Amino acid sequence: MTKDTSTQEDQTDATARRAKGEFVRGVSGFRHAIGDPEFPAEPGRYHLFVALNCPWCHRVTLARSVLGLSEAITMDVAFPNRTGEDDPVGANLWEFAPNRVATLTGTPLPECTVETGTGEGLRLAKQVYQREGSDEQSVPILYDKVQGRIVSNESAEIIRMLDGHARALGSTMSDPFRLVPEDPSEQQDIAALNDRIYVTINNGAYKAGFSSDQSVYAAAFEAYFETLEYLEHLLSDGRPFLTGDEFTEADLRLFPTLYRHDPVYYVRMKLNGARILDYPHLWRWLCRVYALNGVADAGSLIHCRQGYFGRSWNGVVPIGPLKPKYPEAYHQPDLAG
Ligand SMILES: N[C@@H](CCC(=O)N[C@@H](CS)C(=O)NCC(=O)O)C(=O)O
Repeated sequence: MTKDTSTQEDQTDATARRAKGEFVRGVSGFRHAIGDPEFPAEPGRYHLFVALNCPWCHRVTLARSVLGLSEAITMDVAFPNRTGEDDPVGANLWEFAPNRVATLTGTPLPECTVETGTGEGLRLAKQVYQREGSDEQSVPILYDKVQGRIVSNESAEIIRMLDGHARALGSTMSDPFRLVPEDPSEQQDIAALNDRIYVTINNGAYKAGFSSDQSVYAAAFEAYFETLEYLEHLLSDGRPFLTGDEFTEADLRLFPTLYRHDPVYYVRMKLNGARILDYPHLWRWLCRVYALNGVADAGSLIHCRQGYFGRSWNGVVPIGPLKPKYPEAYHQPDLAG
């Protein structure tokens, strides 16, 4: 598997950079693949552990949904807020707790599930890793129910597996389209977009929002809005999607961040330079992708807002934005004027 900057962050001097207040994302340790001899592509064999507020999980739930794999690949959903300091196992752990009440709604969240993948009814995603002697704890996790083993915990590679094996995995689509087309020049365009979008947008948002050093934040803020300007210009020739007429992996990887920008990141990640609504071509692209089959159901802004705000500051979740409201606004491409 390639280890490129479009998949993970450069780990050079990570400890020193973190000490200086830079948010540096760790590297996923489970890097097997469906298609390996021990992990054949078969319908009903694989399972996903996700949280719907996590943008990396959102890549995977999108691929599962738009490739017609929602029946063939089962899925458990963790509560959007991780465990607190009082948890007996530890803080900041993803928990399968469908009865936990969300402060935003005052009710449990219907999408949340118990853990069903291992058959052991585990409480924490961390315990899925501990079964294999690992101290990792992140989601998403792609799990093999036949062997009772983790295949991968790297979203960039999981979406490629689902795309590459959709038919053999039991897609309900008669002719599943490809997120990464065969054409080498299109693959190059997608790779270049993936790289810039991962570094400055997908992970850039965290670099801005989670860093405690003003200069690191400022550099991430600038790079983020520079790329939005670049994408706005790219779409200004009237192309419906980033590489042209077809929805590809590049669009799928950009969507989770822009979907979160106006209702969450604008405030939570201090990315208040502009709203996506202020970029007419990007806004129409966002609404166009949101209208595609399987996209709206693959995410939840309730989980995003509860997850990003319910753990930070004093746990009180902002009610806005109200003009317009989200995700309703994603049904109004002309709102951007
Ligand atoms: N490179 C991984 C990143 C996954 C990731 O960082 N997930 C976050 C949630 S948004 C997580 O679980 N972090 C917890 C941790 O690492 O402790 C991927 O893209 O799948």
